[in-house]
Amino acid sequence: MRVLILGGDGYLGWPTAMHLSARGHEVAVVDNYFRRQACHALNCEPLIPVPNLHQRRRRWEETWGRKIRVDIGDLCDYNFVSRVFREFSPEGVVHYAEQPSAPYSMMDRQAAVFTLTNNLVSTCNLIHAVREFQPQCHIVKLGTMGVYGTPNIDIEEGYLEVEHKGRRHRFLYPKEPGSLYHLTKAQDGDLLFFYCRMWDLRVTDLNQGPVYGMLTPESRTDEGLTSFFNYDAIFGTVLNRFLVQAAAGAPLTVYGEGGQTRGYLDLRDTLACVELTLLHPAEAGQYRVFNQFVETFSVMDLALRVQEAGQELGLSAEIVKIPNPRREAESHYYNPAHTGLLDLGLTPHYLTRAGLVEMLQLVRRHQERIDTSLLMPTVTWR
Ligand code: USQ
Repeated sequence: MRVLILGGDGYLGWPTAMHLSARGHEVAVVDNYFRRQACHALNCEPLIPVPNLHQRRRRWEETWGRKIRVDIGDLCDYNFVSRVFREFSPEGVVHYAEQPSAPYSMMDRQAAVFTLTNNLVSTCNLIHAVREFQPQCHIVKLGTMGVYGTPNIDIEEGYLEVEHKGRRHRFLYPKEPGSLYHLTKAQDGDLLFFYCRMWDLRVTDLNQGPVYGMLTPESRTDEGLTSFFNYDAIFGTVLNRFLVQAAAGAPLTVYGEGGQTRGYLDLRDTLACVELTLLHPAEAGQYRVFNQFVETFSVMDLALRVQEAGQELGLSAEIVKIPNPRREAESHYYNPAHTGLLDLGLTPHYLTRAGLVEMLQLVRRHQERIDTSLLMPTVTWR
């Protein structure tokens, strides 16, 4: 399959490109290097230096003998998007090219406007390019479990059957996002749903939980091919941050009471979910939603697990509850459905002590690069 990956330089984009390329798909990646530039500007570099996309593509070709096409450009520029579509004619597009950080989106007005513009205009341009050049192309958009918030009822996969005054209707599941970033993911979902109804697009929205991990089979033997692993309070996700905090001998920063529960998954499962979704495309006119995670944990559960795994390596990680910089429920009901991807054949990697120990060992190999000034949160929601 010809697959175009938007946001191919990022934490998920590059490992997805290698995963699909290794399995014989023809892959092209697009990126505007937003994440690299934001990390330079905010002085929060990833744990392992990440060669640029052209360098990684060369390395990939040399070691795996497969080609990946690279285009550097901005998806908010329709001329650029049109050129890529005309030249590559994708059969599937994986859309990761959004500003992905909740704290970044809440930093200031400029970051808010950037997040809104980038995330919505890029999605709108993608929709128009698909209609103009490849109307049968399947769009796989990375959404987030955070669009649902933490309602006091079960979360379904995308839709909710509602009975009202004796009549029934199937609606998109109500959304209650907890950051501007998460709100843009609700909005881009609405945009895609709208155009599925108007133009018969084929779309799958993957509502993903926080991802952890760094290595995939393709990068295991070559650190020059690893993912963009951030551990700072803006771009790092919670479990990755706890691992780096433990390795650095710094406290594990549980925000508030630590009862915030989310659905987590291993980086390798993200890649498997995306491939399964591409291999089983949505129907024309269908806006399909999968909840993409494999198990739920509270933030405190995660901190305790990292603490325990650290003990095996002689680390004594302290857990501290710090005032929550976000506005979110710290103790709540959480029971989201997630059967769609399992039904397609996903075989999950669960979080184990051995897996945590392995990740800690990897982080410790790069310990001299940890900047401990990046470990405490700096952005507040209020
Ligand atoms: N948290 C802590 N301590 C920390 C960092 C985070 O307690 O040091 C807590 C947060 O308050 C939150 C939970 O951990 O309750 C998850 O935070 P996170 O930073 O790992 O995840 P989040 O900001 O929600 O965003 C991440 C990705 C985003 C993705 C989302 C999935 O950055 O792109 O969409 O996970 S989800 O959380 O399901 O919305």
